[in-house]
Amino acid sequence: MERLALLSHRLEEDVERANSILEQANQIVVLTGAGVSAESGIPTFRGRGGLWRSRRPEELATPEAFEESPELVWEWYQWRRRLIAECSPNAGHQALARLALKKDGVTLITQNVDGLHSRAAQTEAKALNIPDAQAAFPLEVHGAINRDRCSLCDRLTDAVSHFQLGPPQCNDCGGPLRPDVVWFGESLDPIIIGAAQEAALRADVCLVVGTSALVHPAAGLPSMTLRAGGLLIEVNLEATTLTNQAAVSLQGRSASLLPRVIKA
Ligand code: BJW
Ligand code: ZN
Repeated sequence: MERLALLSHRLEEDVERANSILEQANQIVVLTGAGVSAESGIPTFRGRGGLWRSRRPEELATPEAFEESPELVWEWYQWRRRLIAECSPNAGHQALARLALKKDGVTLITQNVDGLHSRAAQTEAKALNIPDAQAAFPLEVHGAINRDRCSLCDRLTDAVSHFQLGPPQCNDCGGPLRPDVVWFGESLDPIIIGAAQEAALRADVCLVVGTSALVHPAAGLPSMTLRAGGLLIEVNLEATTLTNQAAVSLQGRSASLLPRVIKA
């Protein structure tokens, strides 16, 4: 019992420390991963619940898998689109949106493709009477699941929700449509990852939330802030490769910790 009280006192102190570091910072970069959306009901990629029909994401999120079995890969994405459509942003997304809307110099970067940060940005901007939610829209370094892209001509379209005869095709050139996300072995959009890297380099603080920090180049962003002399704050259920480098490491659920770390 005493040990539990001590631990919770320590967590409270760490929350306070993280809060004061963020309040004093001029430039903040926030990097989020699947853990932020986990409490909205969207499964993470690795660890418990990260599998789909006993397949690992590494087997499905590749151009090779799409070439070999487009039906299977599309089935996975359609399943995820349906799941995401039923989910809402949680208190973690909302706290981050408020931070970006109310404080200058905040850049949100997400590896998530679910669009929940943007949805939170819109509702929080409305609640705060801020006409433009732009400041809280994240740089989506791995794309957006609700957009389709033609594999041949790169034409972008809104997601097709119902397939009639097999995988969908481009209306312009007939090429195979795919979700507009970044698979393993594919390059990230140079403008988006470039903007993310610039923000990481000029940040006083990088707040890393709910990512295993294993997938590059996004996983390298916190180290860029550190090497440039900035600090790291981590929020995660578990320890990661970044934990030892963090000025403050908060172990727990992002939806409960973020609103406490971001008080204003
Ligand atoms: C909670 C929580 C709660 C849970 N509260 N926390 C350098 C070194 C080694 C390899 C490479 C390298 N550079 C490039 C590579 C190759 C590769 C790579 O990184 N491989 C590594 C895995 C080894 N990278 C690429 O291929 C990238 N392309 C590229 O670099 O192009 C140039 C190039 C090509 C070829 C060779 C070399 C260079 C592209 C990567 C694209 C990743 N795409 C995916 C799928 C997106 C589409 C989709 O969603 O379908 O992106 S994979 C998947 O992983 C997805 C995620 O965005 C990404 C990261 O996952 P994330 O968010 O960290 O989730 P999890 O599940 O791993 O972790 C969840 C965390 O949350 C855990 O820590 C939990 O504890 C925590 N958590 N609940 C708080 N409630
Ligand atoms: Zn096309």
